[in-house]
Amino acid sequence: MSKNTPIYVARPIVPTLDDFLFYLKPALEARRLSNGGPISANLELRLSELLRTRYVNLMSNGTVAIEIAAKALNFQKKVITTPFTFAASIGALLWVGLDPVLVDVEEDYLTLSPDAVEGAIDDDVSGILGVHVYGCPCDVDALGLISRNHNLPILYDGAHVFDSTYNGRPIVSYGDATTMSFHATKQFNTGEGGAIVTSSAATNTKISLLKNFGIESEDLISDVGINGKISEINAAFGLANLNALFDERARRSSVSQIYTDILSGDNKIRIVPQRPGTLGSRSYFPIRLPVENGTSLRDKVYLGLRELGVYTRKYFYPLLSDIPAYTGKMSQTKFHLPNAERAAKEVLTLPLHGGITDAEASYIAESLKAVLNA
Ligand code: T4K
Repeated sequence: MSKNTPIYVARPIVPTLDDFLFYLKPALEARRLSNGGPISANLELRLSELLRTRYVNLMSNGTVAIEIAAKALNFQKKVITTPFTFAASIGALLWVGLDPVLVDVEEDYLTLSPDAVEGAIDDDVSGILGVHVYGCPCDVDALGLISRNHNLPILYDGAHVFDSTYNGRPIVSYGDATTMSFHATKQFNTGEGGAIVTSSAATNTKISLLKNFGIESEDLISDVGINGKISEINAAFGLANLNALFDERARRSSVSQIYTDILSGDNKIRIVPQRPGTLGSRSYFPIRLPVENGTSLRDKVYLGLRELGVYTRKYFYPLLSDIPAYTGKMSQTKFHLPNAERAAKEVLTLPLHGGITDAEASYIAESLKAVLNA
């Protein structure tokens, strides 16, 4: 708990070397390293059981997953989405030539506002991309209704979700498809990796085609695809990491509880809530600190904690509607985003991972209050 032992916002779970080698050995022996081998097939099976979903299609990362899912759902021209997310969500849409329409988020949960989505629909809109930001589910019921009423496919970016549930159902099972990230910084990781989850056999078949260059057989290329495949090495790492997941989650809930207990008493601090009905571990612990008399208390705390070796992050600042490289490629740039703009100025995500002891969690929360009120 000093500058010599920095505490970062994330720390990957890693398997024991024995576990990793156990799952990796068959790949080395068979010299089968990629292109949909038995290890990735096994991980897909384990994940589809764990996530209670019909298809889990592994990807090389969560960004390519969005690109492929957008193609598989036949998104064209405009896609309504949120500016309050990581660069990957919007970057992926732009990368595949789509035109993101950025609308506001809900004041409390910071996920896509169904009213704002409804107001942005026009003839050029072909789909919706919601982001379950920080692991808080979007208003999937309201968005699902809009999607059905307007016949617009809905994709969820579930990079921050693993197996948590909303109203008893895995969050990743909502929508026409959900993308996941298994990057090192996520709750569950394969080093680099990701997945697309869907319950539609046709969509899953298309996804499999697109992630393998559009190659259907040795003699047939039936679509323009890309390389979205995970390697057997990453998949073996993932299988071994499933064994490490359960201890990690126990620590995360303990740390979250300590933060909640200590921070709830301070009326300048707002803990970003989870939507009621959500159960399971969070990937981030976001709080909000106001701008007071022109001073950003968020920035004050961010800098003050850094001095103590505690590295919080301003996820998600800057807001993606303020990035000229993005907005220059969008047809609609007259944004009305009061909730998202305010959130981007106020949010701070605290370290949340299995390497944080209870004593460290108390130290972080108490230091935060001390810096805030100094
Ligand atoms: N959609 C959403 C909503 C996302 O948030 C993301 C990714 C994606 C899509 C795309 O998924 P991927 O294509 O990445 O699978 C990190 C992650 O790289 C990124 O995956 C994540 N979201 C984003 C929220 O956070 P950075 O640039 O903040 O990472 P970095 O390198 O600063 O790491 C944060 C901290 O984690 C470091 O201070 C130390 C620690 N760390 C990091 C790595 C990589 C480790 O301890 N070990 C490690 O190996 O983006």
